[in-house]
Amino acid sequence: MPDSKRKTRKFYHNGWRLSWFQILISMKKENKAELAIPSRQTRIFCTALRLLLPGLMVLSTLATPGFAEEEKTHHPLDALTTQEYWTVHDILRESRNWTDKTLVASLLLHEPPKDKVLTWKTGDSIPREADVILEDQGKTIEVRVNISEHKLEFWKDVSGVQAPITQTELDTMSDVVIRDPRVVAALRSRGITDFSSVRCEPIPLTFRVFPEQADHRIGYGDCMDSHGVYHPWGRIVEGLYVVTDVANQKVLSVIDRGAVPFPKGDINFEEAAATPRPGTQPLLVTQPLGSGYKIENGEVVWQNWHFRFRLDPRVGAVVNLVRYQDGEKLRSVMYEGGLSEMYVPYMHPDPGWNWRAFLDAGEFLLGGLIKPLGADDCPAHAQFFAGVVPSDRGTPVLEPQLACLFEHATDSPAWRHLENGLISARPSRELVLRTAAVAGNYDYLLDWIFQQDGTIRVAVGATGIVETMGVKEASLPPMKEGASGLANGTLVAPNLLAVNHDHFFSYRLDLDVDGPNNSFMVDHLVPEQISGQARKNIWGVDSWIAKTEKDGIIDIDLHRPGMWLFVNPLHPGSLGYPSAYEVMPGQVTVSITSPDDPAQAEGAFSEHQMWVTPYNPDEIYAAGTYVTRNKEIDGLPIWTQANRPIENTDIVGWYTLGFHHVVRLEDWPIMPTLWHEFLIRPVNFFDQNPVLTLPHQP
Ligand SMILES: [Cu+2]
Repeated sequence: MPDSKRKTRKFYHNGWRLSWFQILISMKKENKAELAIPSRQTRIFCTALRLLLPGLMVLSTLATPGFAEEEKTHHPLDALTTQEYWTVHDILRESRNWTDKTLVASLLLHEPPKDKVLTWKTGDSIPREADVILEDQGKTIEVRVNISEHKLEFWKDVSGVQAPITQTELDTMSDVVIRDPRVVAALRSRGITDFSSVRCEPIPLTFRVFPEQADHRIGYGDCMDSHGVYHPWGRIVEGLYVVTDVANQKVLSVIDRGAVPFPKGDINFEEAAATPRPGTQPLLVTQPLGSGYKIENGEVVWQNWHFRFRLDPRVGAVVNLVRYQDGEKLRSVMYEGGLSEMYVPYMHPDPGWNWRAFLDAGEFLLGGLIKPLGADDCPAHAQFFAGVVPSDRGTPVLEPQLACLFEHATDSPAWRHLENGLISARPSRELVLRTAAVAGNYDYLLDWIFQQDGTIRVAVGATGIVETMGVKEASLPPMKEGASGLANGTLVAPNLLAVNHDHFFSYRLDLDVDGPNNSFMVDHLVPEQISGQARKNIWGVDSWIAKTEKDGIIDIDLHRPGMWLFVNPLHPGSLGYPSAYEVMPGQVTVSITSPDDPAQAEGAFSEHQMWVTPYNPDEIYAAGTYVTRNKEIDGLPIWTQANRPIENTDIVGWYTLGFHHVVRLEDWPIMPTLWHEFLIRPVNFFDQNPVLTLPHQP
């Protein structure tokens, strides 16, 4: 987050040319020390001011040096800054092992040990290290760079795994594929002669499909032709597949299973509604006195919440040091929380399709999983944050608007009651930290929402374009003829089948409720037989504490309900209950494909809604650091086999948010945003309702 400060004096943003003066004014007005890009409201205000008071421009020149200050790291968990990227880049280049062909597949902050972070104080030196994964002509290399001491900690080859695929590899491989005579012939046989609109993308295979994967960095994929439209999704050249060696830039084989009619349905969603829907009247939210939060040295302070966040190129927003001001005490809730992996397996038996199972966070970084937000993604009063991501050569790339932060009126009361004709109530609001992940065709909005009552809501909004295959059917065959060819998807346009699939997201939640040592407790509701009363059966609460990891693997069972609690057994409240935070599922799904399915084995974290592990700084990604592997699987199912103790120690919860997706016609040509969420909410953490003190409508 702190890297959002920039020296840039002028830049363009959504068609607005913003001067440093406008930015300066917005910073002063909104009291946002870390501001990267001012809100739309502010821009309007500033533009008006600039038109009305040109004389102020002269005065503002004097203020320039004050704005153009150096970017700075405030805290050990902050994102890597531009200067730190360059330090890493230079150290890599100085290594005798670096070649002109070495690609940086991943470059991430290496967090200092947790105990050091927790005892770190402002003014202490800030330890800074980076973990780098290099791809060098089929070789995977791990490097750790000590930025603070300007030295390599290690440089080592890793066998049996593959680095995430890079943009360079995708781009160059597409060009190689299109020039292959077999591909040229296959495209021509389908009537495609203008290759300028054809793109052939080899995609990494997360599980073994071809024997060549044992020794090669294999990309397998198809071609799309966007002739006549402005994006390629829904324009697949079906029946043509290429197996490529991405590291050596070679086409190994071309599989042509015969042409199917090229789908030509309307996909230009941006042009679909030439006339905006009438009756959509202005609905403005303004904060004339500025936002209600502050950011001080990278820490967000809003209502009673204190937290930091960084924009991580692999998993997006990582929220950390989440604490709640409870009277005089600043109480720990979560050390760190973030997305750890996504798993999207497709469900079609066709040989050109059944290999499609994506682990999007780990298999391609492509300049970062999260991509910029637009003006319609966040409200007008939102504050945007830039982030720095690595290029394929390890140089820093500044991405504007990678996150936004805004207060949001829920338009619902925090609590209310009607008594004797008197309505008592208080309005509520939330603070939303939003990013957007884009994985090829799909877009996800990823929200961390802080509520006034001490609850954190984590939400995923799925939108974008569903993935489609070309089919011979132009309409749904009559049932009597058998619809077997369409059982695995929905015909969204003639000759275009949107294939059934799942979406699973694993969130890593390092909850530290009133300190690192916690236990995982389940309050099960169990039937209780009673006699001699009007009732025969009621339910009671049976609490038990998970001793080891196997106890902490939990699924929703509607017939055996329970609450999943991270408790601090040594921190009882005034009535004796241990302080706790509950991870409360929303609508849930588990994978129903069998564990011996090779794709499912890679995304096996999706088999359970909750896993609990002891804290281990090397266990960050639910499917392992490398999701493209030649041998064993990795991640939660492997780590938990050790069945380590998890009682009264530093523990981490892993929550799986997921849904099956049988595509509807309403999901085409672009999908209305579908939200799923879960809560992290206090249970006996406070002694009473923490929002009694809310004011009436300000
Ligand atoms: Cu979907």
